[in-house]
Amino acid sequence: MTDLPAFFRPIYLVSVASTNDEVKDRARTGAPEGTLVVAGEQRAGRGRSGRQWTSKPGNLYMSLLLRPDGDAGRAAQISFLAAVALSTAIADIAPNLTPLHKWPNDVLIQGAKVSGILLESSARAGGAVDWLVLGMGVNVAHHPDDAGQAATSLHAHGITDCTPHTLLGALAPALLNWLDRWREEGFAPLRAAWLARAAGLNGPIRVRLPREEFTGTFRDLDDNGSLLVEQADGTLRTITAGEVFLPRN
Ligand code: BT5
Repeated sequence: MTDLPAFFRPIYLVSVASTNDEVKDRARTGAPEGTLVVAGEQRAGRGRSGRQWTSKPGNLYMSLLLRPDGDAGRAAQISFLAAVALSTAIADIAPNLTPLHKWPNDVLIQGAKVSGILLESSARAGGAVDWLVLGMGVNVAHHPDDAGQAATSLHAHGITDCTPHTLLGALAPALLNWLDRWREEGFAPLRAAWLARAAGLNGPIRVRLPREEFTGTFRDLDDNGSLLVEQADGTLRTITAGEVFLPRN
């Protein structure tokens, strides 16, 4: 199997319901940070808010157990960390591709979703995070055509010699590198790296909130990872949660 840095404690499984559930079960019974479940397929892969993640064999499905210091707000920065590590790994494997980040948790190639990131965590009394599961799905060999939004895979872009394991071999060190840096230096370098590959920066964006939808200009990320959108009247609006839509180009 793939040679990973010592931090990772990989468990390879052929088929699971969801790698996040596998790691959550282990987290609750005291598994150490670095526990990593990689599965060949998922029978019930999940996105955010109960959405489905198409999980047929051939793609990367993995979940990593982390026990970060601080509260859930700080831990949410790990979704940016995962996106930056993945785009770095893809650009290493395929220098001709330009993977971009879409707020809050997607990686896109030519405007189509190649990856999804799902964080789930549990806090102790007082708010400190007990465990956090970082789930990542990356379309290596194939992607759904009926996802309801544009999807793509690495093979669709000609990177046909890439397998889930070669991708993991590039992704794991990138994750570890950014985890170390985030612990030592905080969010600032991560924010800068995320913005350097942000899709649609300074362009039009549509934001869907539970009770409202509006359009504006995507200007920035704030110090916590919230999205800053300039509205028609010139004021900046801070978006902490919601769906965003970018024009496809
Ligand atoms: C996500 O949710 O993008 C997070 C997906 C996380 C999946 C990983 S796989 C390993 C770990 N174990 C799990 O059970 N989950 C994690 P969200 O932003 O809610 O996007 C979900 C939407 O993406 C769906 O409603 C579809 O529109 C689309 N979609 C579903 N499967 C896709 C795929 N394979 N590729 C691209 N888009 C997909």
